[in-house]
Amino acid sequence: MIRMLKAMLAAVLVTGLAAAPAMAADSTLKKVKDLGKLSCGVNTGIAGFSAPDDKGNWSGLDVDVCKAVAAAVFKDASQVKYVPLTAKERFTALQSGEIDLLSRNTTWTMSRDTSAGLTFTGITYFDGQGFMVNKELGVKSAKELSEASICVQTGTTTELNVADYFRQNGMNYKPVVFEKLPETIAAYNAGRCDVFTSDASQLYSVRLTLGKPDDHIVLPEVISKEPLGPAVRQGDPQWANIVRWVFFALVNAEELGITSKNLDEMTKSENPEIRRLLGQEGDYGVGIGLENDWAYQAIKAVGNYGEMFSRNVGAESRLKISRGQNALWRDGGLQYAPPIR
Ligand SMILES: N[C@@H](CCC(=O)N[C@@H](CS)C(=O)NCC(=O)O)C(=O)O
Repeated sequence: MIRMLKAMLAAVLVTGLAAAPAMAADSTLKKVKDLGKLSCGVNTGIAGFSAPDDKGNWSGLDVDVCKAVAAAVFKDASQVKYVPLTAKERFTALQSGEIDLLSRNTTWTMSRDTSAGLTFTGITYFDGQGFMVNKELGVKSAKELSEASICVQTGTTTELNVADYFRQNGMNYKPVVFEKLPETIAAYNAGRCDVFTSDASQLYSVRLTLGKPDDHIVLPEVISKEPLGPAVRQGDPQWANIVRWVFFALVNAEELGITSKNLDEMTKSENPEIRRLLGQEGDYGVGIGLENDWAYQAIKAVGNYGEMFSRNVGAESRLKISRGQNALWRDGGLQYAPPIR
């Protein structure tokens, strides 16, 4: 025993790294590999984040996270089973094992990260809650919404924030609560409530689905912090690390100027940071149970974070959301990924 410990210690001293823990028999990675597909919980349909086209092909920022993880594991981004989930269903689906990754505009909060049994792995979109109203109401600020009826989806942080906001401002409101998004939108469209509230990004996307989008405005107040990101079940640090580092790899790729287009050229780069990220140097896949081209495969599948953002919700998309807080830290935003070394 002592001899074994000494040998392990020697290995650590030589390499500077402890050997990667062997993959537990019931690990999520093994389950996903045995199944041959990543079961990924997504939104039922919000343009830009996750939505199917008429042929059933899913796209969006959240969908790209599923694709990037599948590419890192299988070298094939198409090996994803998309499971559309309402806000209410999403955590049970993860806890029961129906899905292995939740990538569905989900806010990282303390109770979800602790008692709800989830582990959040990062922030793929910095958001905040807002209000949308019909211009006809003539309202210019959320402070004028006293006594308004507000359409909101159940099982969301949205429902709680709106209660906090009105209480804090000494105003009353009438919640009109639905479980499904289409019925929430239909109620707002039909004038059954004065206000639609959700994360601001989702308001822009919902507005596009309304009869006359230009008849509606998003009020200037942002009433909460909604750090949206992927989550996994608690208790499998290897799987959490895979999802965490796949996203960090996409952010680091943007910082290093690696795109889906120049990726192959970049594998010849002399820059040690690029060489490590793309698996040309070091053994960074080993620590998370993947091959050393894990990040290369993820970037090849969805591009770097900036490409993902632009294609799905930014300049190249219908939503045209500016990078704002989602710009890289060096450009004045909040997106920052620890280094691969
Ligand atoms: N980020 C908030 C809200 C997320 C949320 O579920 N928003 C609704 C309203 S836009 C939604 O995405 N609905 C789509 C669906 O049910 O599939 C949370 O994590 O609770």
